[in-house]
Amino acid sequence: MAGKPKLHYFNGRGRMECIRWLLAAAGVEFEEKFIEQPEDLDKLKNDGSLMFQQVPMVEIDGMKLVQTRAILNYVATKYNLYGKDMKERALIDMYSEGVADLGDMIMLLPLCPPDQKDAKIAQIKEKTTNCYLPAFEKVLKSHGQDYLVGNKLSKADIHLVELLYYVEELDPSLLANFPLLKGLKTRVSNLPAVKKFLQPGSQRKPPMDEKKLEEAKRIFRIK
Ligand SMILES: N[C@@H](CCC(=O)N[C@@H](CS)C(=O)NCC(=O)O)C(=O)O
Repeated sequence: MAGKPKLHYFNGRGRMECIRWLLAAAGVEFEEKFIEQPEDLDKLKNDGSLMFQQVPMVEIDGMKLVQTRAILNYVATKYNLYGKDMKERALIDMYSEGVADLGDMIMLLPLCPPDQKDAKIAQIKEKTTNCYLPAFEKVLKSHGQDYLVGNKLSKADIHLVELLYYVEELDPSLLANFPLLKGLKTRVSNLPAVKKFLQPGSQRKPPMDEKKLEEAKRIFRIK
């Protein structure tokens, strides 16, 4: 029997958090090998484990997979979270990419220079309320179903709900005018596997604070 997937990343959200969410929502147990020093990353690079010299890297089913989206797509396919046909898959990809665009802006916020931070936050809030959340609310409204695609949970729902948690962390009022998104968030959060992941003590990572930011900068040698 194949062992648990092993996730190689630093002990923070970054690009690995969406992979943690997806595995957890699929009910898959996973191990984490944390990169704690720049030398740990060098070791992975030097032993040929990282095709493009970057993490996230996930050891799964005898492979060492890199590239966040490739990893997500493999997990989604394996655990039946990727639609029933080409058209559903195209929609799931389209929604997931939209989530990633806004999610990346939020993820990179801590790296924003202090003098540009307020403007960046304002820009993110504007895009959240005027573009991304209305777009997803419209999808749910258009078909009246419980999930974004095919009336069945897919990776798009999981990515979107993860994003909604980050949006709320930024400003809880941003979700106020989106009742269907709030409903999706509640529905997905109440799925037993997700509920477990949302509880304290799970492998979910907290928001990036100053200390974590310094750790990430040191490990990834970000100036
Ligand atoms: N397109 C890649 C980007 C990966 C990436 O930028 N990884 C960063 C950490 S978040 C990294 O490994 N940086 C170390 C380096 O480039 O030396 C993905 O989505 O996985």
